[in-house]
Amino acid sequence: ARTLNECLLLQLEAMPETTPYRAHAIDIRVVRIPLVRPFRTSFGVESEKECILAAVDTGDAIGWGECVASPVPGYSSEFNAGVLELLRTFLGPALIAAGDITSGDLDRVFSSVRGNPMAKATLVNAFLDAELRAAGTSLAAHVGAERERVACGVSVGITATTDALLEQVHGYLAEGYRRIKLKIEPGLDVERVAAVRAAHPDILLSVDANAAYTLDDVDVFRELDRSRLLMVEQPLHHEDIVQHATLQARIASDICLDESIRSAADARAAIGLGSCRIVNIKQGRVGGVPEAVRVHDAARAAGIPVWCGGMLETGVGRATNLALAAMPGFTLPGDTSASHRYFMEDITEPFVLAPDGTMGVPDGPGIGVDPIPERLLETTVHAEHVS
Ligand code: OSB
Ligand code: MG
Repeated sequence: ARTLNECLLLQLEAMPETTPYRAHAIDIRVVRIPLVRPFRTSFGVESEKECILAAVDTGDAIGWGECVASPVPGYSSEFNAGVLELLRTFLGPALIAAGDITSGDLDRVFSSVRGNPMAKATLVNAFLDAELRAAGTSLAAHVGAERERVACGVSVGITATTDALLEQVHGYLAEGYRRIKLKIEPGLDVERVAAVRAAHPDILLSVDANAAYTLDDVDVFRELDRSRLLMVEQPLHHEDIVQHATLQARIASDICLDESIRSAADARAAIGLGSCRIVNIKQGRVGGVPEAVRVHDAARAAGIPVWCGGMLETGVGRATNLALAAMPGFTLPGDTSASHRYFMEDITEPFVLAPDGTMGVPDGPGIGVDPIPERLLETTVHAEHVS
């Protein structure tokens, strides 16, 4: 016979992990913050961060989600005006109409909208944050984080000159960043990367092409192999996994896929085809934290290292990313840089890099940080409400 204590413990284990909550109201806002320096990639230049933030009110807590889309559909097909329309017309009303649910129900709640993972992630993450805040559980604990601090890298935009690039790299290394990623595009690749490698023979160095090349460029990647790169991120078309498998077989460096991985199913397909040996996980690109955990699990089961990508997030998205980056399969430094690498002033308390190149993972309930009310007021350029 069981003791009373054993019975109570068994009952507790049988309880659903979370209590259902109803989203009563959703605040959607567009915020704009100047970047400390323009960020140039092969698909464009950004000198200002503009993103959508959602706050979901369940009555018991308010949860925050940040959308990783930008004003222009240059990285993927999603963009802020489109996301706003989806949140206003389909996703927001669907969440309100769903009634009492848990975060595990959200795939079903949003299933009438195909694709659009960035838009969905905004509400998925906000609802999950509210749920975790009400339960007093940190997002890090929820996803099974195993570290209190994570190793950080930095992504360096395309510069006007090689000297400017060397200067920026030098500055970031002096701050302690543990991996340097250089943005490249055709014509601004082999020589630039070789110059950085020559100046820093022992650092972890990678490149990110943001889909700017084709299979005709295989010789460029063979040249890049000589710079002993940690990885080559998204060299080919933003939705391809077939040609990447061909390229991976022809070069020495490990290919890492970013844009092409929009779900755990994509990750399994890419890994199965041999299209990459590393996966960049951006929770906002794959539809939010729960799908990002599934990408992590799929990669880990296949022995593929993952790392946490970034989309120049404010403190809200950064806190979300840091929780994921503390999971066991995240074995490479992420694009989880300090607030001041992006902004003079963040909308949360700033995230700071320690001299050893690590950053602390928030451990408060939910994402563990709140936007500062005055900063929200200063940065909001548009706000609306769904209820
Ligand atoms: O491809 O990883 C990318 C920023 C915006 C869009 C795409 C990318 C990036 C970065 C910056 O590389 C990562 C960061 O520091 O947030
Ligand atoms: Mg990338």
